[in-house]
Amino acid sequence: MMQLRTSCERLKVDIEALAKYTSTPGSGVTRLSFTEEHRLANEYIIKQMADAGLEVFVNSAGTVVGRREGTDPELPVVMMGSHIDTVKHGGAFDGTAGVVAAIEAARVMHRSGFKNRHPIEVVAMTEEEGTRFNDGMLSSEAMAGLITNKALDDLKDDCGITLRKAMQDFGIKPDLDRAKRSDIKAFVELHIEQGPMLEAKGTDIGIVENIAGISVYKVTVVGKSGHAGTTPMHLRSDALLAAAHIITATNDVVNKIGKGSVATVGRIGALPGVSNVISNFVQFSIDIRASKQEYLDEVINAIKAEARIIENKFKVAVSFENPSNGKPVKLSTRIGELIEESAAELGYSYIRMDSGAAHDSMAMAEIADTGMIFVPCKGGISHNSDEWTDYESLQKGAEVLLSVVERLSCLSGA
Ligand code: HGY
Ligand code: MN
Ligand code: MN
Repeated sequence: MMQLRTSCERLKVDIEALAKYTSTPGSGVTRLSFTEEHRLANEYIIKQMADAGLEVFVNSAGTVVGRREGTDPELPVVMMGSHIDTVKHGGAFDGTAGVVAAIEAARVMHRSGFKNRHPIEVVAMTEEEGTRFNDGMLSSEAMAGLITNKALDDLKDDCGITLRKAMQDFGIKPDLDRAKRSDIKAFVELHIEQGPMLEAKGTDIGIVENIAGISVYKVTVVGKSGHAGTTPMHLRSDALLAAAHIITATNDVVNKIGKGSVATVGRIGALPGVSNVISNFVQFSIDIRASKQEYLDEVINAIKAEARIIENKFKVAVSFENPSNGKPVKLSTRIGELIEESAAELGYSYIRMDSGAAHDSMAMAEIADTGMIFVPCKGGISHNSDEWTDYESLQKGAEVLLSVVERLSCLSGA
C-alpha cells in the first residue's frame, strides 16, 4: 500500500466546519445559493484555498475558483471540484465532499512543491441542486455556456427574488455569459455515490461511466373553488383530487415502463389551502431520471396521456412546464482509465458504474474531458440529514483525485 499523502484529519475538519453553515441547525444541512450560509461557506473555502497556495476569485456566476498556475500558463486548465449548495435538510457530504477533497489535493501539491505544467483550478460551484431557483447546475452550465443572462431575470425563488437580485445582494456583478469557459482540458469530480452499491460490495472507488438524464416538470392543475359542505361531489372541479390522481398515475406509469427509470413528486402546493374550500389551484413537481433520452420521453408522454384523461374526468385544466433538463451523459473513457490506474496503484478496489444522481459533471462534459470518482456512503442514504461517508473512505477518494489530477496536469500536449 502506497504512503498516503492526504490527511484524513484535515478532510474531517473541513467537512465539519462547512456542515455548520446551515439554516436548519440540528436538522441536516440546508445551504441555499446566495444566502448567509453560502457566504460563510465561501469565506471558509476561500481561506482554505488561499492557504493551499491558490489564487482565489469568485466568478460572475458565483463560483469560487482557486488557481494553481502551471509552468506553462497558456496550456488548458485541469479542473477539480464539486458544488457547495445543498438540498433542504440534506447531508454534509453531497457536493461538499468533492470540494473538500479538491482543496486537500491542492494542499498536498502546495506542500510538496508539485510542478504542474497545466494550470490547475479548484472550484466550489453553486445552485447545482436548484433548491432555491428550481433550475440546477447554475455554475457548471454557466461555464459550459448552457445558461445565459436571460435566466438572471427569469429565475425567481419562492419569495419572488430574481437570481440577478440574489447575486447582487450577495456582492456579485452577475454575468452568466462572462462565466463561460473554453480553456478547460479536463474536469474531475469526486462525489459520494448516493446509492448502496459500493458499500454493499465493500469497494473503495466507483469509476462513473454514465450519468442518468434528468427531466423536471412543473405541473399546474386549475379547478374551481367551492364550499366543502354544500357542493355535491359530482359537481366539483377539485384541483387537489385531480392532482392526486396524476401523481398516482405517474407512479404507475414509471413502474410499468421500468427500464431503470424513476419518477418522483417531491414538492406540491395547493390553494387556497383551507380545509373547508375545494382547491382550485395546485402545482407540483415531477422529477424523472432515466439512462436514455428515449426513456425520459416515453415516461413523460405516458404521464401526459394519463393527465388528459384525468383532466376530462375531473373537469380541470392541466398544464406542464419543463424548467430543467439534463440529457444522459457518457463520461470520458480516458479519465476513467486514469482513475483506474490511480486506484490500482494505490491498492484500492474499484468498479465501473453509472450514476442515477445528476451532477455538475453533466454540464462540464460538454466542454472538457470529464470523469467522476465515487466514494461509498452509509446505506446509500443521501438528500437526508443522516447522509454519511467514513473519512477513511473519503481520503481514499482524495488520494485518487490527487493522483489523477497530477497525471492530467503533467501529460504532454493540450
Ligand atoms: O438531484 C440530483 O440528482 C442532484 O443531487 N442534484
Ligand atoms: Mn444532491
Ligand atoms: Mn451532488
